[in-house]
Amino acid sequence: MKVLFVYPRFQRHAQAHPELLEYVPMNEYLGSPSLGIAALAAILPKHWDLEFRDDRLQDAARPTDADLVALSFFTAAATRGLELADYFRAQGKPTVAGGLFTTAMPHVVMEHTDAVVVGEGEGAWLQLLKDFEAGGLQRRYERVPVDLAALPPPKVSVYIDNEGANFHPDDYPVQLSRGCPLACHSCILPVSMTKQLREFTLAQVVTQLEQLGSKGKRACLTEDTSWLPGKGNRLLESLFDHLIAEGKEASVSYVGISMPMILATPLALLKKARRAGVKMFYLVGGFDPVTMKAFTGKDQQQLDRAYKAIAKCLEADIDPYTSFLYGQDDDDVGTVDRMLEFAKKSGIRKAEFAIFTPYPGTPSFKRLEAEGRILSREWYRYNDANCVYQPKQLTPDQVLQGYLRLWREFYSDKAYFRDRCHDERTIQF
Ligand code: B12
Ligand code: SF4
Repeated sequence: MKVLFVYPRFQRHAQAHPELLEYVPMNEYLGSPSLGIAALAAILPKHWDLEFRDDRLQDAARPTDADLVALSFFTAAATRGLELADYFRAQGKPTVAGGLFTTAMPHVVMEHTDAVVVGEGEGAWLQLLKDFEAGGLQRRYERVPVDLAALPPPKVSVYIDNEGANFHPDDYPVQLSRGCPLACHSCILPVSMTKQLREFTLAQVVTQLEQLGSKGKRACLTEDTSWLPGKGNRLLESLFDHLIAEGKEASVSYVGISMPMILATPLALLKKARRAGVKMFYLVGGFDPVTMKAFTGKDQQQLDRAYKAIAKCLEADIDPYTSFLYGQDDDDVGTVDRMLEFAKKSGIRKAEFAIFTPYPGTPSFKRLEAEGRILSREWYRYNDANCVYQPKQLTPDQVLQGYLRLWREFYSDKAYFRDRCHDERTIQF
C-alpha cells in the first residue's frame, strides 16, 4: 500500500504583490510546511509506503502509483487543494483531506474528496487507513482524542529529504503543546486543536531538537501558547534550562509570542530565554487586546503597554520581529502612521505587515458573515495579503494601500539589511 501526501501551494505576500521585493531588503524565504503531514507520516503503519509532493516546489498534479492521496492544507492553500483533489479523483485515485480549512469547512471540501478529517488528525487517520484497507472508507472522520505523550516525533525527514535549490529552510517548527484555552477573535486553534492546553513532554521536544540539530537545522517554537502562565511556560522554562545545561544555545531560531504574554512573563524568564540562545521573538500582533487597540489613536493605555512590551524584549536582548495586522474595525487611515511611528520609536528592527483576514472557523468569520461583510470566498486570497471583507472605517483599497505603505516605509531606511548575513536578513513574506 502507498499513500501520496500532497502539500498544495499558496500565494505568499511577495507573490501576491511582487513590488514588495523592491521595497523589502530581505531574503524572501520558503519555510517549512505545517507539521501536519510529518505528524501523519510518523504514525503511518509499517506496511504503508509514502511519497511526498510539495506543490510549492513542483506542480503536484502528476500521475501517481499511490493507492491513496492525502491532502493537507490551511485556508490560503484551499483553492489549490481543492483543484488538486479534483485532479487526483479524475485520475481514479481515492482522495482524502484534512487540516485547518477542512476542519472549518468540511462541507466544501467533501464535494471534492472521498473523505475529510475534521480537527486534530492522528486518531482519525489510523481509523481512515483501516477503513480504506477494508474497502469501507467513510465520508467524514471526526477528531479522536490523542494522548500527545504517546506520539512519536513528527517525521520531518519527509520535508528535509525534499530540500533543494529553492527550498532549504534553516529551521523547522517544533510544537511544545496543542490546544488553547483562550479565544482570540481571529484564531482557529481552539477549534482545530481544542480549548484544552495539552503539552508534549520535555523528552519529546528535546528529541526533535536533537533530530533537527543532527541535520544542521534549528527549531522554531512557533506557538505563542508556550508562554501561558502555568503548564505552558513551565515546559518552556525547563527546555531553556536544558539548553543552557547542555550548552546547546544555538538550537532554537525563534519563539512565537504576543505582547500580553511578554508583559505577563517575568523579565528573568525572558533573560533565561536569551541565555538559552533565543535571539529573536516572532511577535504576533492583531489578535490580542494590546495590539488591537494600541494603534487606533484612542487608547493611550494600550499604546503605553505596547511600548513596554518592546522595551522588555530589548532589555532581555531579544530582537522582537513584529507582525503588524492592519484593517480591523477600530483601524482608520491614521493607523498606518501610528504603526510606523511606534515601530520607529520603540526600536523594532524587523517587521512584517499583514491584512486582517477572517479565517473560516474563527469567531471573526462568523461575525462578519452574519453582518454580510464577507466580500470574497476565493480562498487563495485568504493569505493576509488581500482585503477579503468590508472594513468598518476604510475601503478595501485603503486597507491594501495602507498595507503596501507599511512595508514600503518601514523598510525605506533599512537598505543595510541587504549586506547583513543570511540569518539576519531572512524573513518569510
Ligand atoms: C508553521 C506555520 C506556518 C508555515 C507553514 C504554513 C502551514 N501550512 O501551516 C508558514 C511559515 C509558511 C506559515 C505561513 C503563514 N501562516 Co502559518 N502557521 C504555522 C503554525 C505556527 C504551525 C503549523 C503547524 O505545524 N501545526 C501543527 C500541525 C501538527 O497541525 P495541523 O497542520 O493543523 O495538522 C493537524 C490537523 O490539522 C490534521 N491534519 C492536517 N492535515 C491533514 C491531512 C489529512 C489527510 C489528515 C487525515 C489530517 C490532517 O492532523 C494534523 C495532526 O493533528 C500555525 C499555528 C498552528 N499551531 O497550527 C500557523 C497558522 C497555520 N498560520 C496561519 C496564517 C494566517 C499564516 C499566514 C497567512 C500568516 C501571514 N501573516 O502571512 C502565512 C501564509 C501565507 C503567506 N502570505 O505567506 C494561521 C492559519 C489560519 C487558517 N485558518 O488557515 C495559523 C493557524 C496561525 C493562527 N493562529 O492563526 N505558517
Ligand atoms: S492566537 Fe494564540 S492565544 Fe489566541 S487563541 Fe490562538 S493560540 Fe490561543
